[in-house]
Amino acid sequence: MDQAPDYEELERAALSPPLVRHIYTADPSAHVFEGRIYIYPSHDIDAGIPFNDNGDHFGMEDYHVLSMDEPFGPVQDHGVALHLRDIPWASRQLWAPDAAEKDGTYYLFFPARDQHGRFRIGVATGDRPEGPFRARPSAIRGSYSIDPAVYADEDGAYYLYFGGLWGGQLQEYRHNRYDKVYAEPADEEPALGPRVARLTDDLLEFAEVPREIKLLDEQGEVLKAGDHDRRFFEAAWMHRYQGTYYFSYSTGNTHYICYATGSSPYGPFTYRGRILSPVIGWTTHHSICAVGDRWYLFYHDSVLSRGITHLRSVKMAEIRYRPDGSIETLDPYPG
Ligand code: FUB
Repeated sequence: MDQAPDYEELERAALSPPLVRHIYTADPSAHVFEGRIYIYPSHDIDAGIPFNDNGDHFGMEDYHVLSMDEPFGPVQDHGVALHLRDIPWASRQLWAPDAAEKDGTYYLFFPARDQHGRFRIGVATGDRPEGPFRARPSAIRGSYSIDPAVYADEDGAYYLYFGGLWGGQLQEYRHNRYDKVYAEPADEEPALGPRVARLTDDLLEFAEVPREIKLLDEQGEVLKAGDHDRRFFEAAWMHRYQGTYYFSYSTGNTHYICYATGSSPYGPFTYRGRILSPVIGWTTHHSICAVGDRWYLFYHDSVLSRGITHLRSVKMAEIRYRPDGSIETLDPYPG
């Protein structure tokens, strides 16, 4: 029989303590706005729903924004920035959000189930990085699935990456069309890719039909659906380092944060390796953010809740690039 983990030992061995302990937070998307680090996490609660593969136990109802002056500095919780009751189109499950700034307005992008139980992606706007945010009356037209990540490219274009398997419903879409008959492809078939669409100038809608991103192996073949150690599952993130686009993501049921690189925000991206080994808890989800000339990984685990998979805590650690642009793999519990 498996032994229960020694959580005190894991706390001691952890790469990072929880950034906050007074609430549970997960899926951290970090950005530097106005010279301060802002973190946009999910706000985990115990909604009293039993665990299932559909993720129904992740019953989150609002967002809090966290911020800090400098890496590893004291963290401020700015309180409720947006609540489910103030989102006209949404019915439940405020999952992993992200944020962007343009011309002094702040945009919170978030997934939620609509009135029919389908995940869509919404936008809410505000005047301050910490909110409050006011939700648009409808979700982004043509949006679906979960885990929006917005990337502001150096040429002024903004791209929204999204998608997630299983509870995130990505397997029920082909060519941006939903059908309950669709399922995950067979093991030897190409894996489903994450999606990307450029945003309109006002950042409120898709400026184009979402495209499926190709994640390639070292032979230039699309990763196979059965390649669970490397294929995309959820938690898309984009950053650019020394002119190269880095697409990073979670492999879900194998619990890795991996990355793939390319020369265009649309991909294709070639698999390069792992950024983070599995954490305590089923899910793993991250963001990568430069602060000055150093780079940081924001991630979460379930050590503080003693392994309760939907009660997570956001954490951070510095990441290091090798001269060839590859990223050193982090062990979340190096001891
Ligand atoms: O927080 C709910 C879901 O768990 C997120 O949307 C996924 O990325 C996973 O972290």
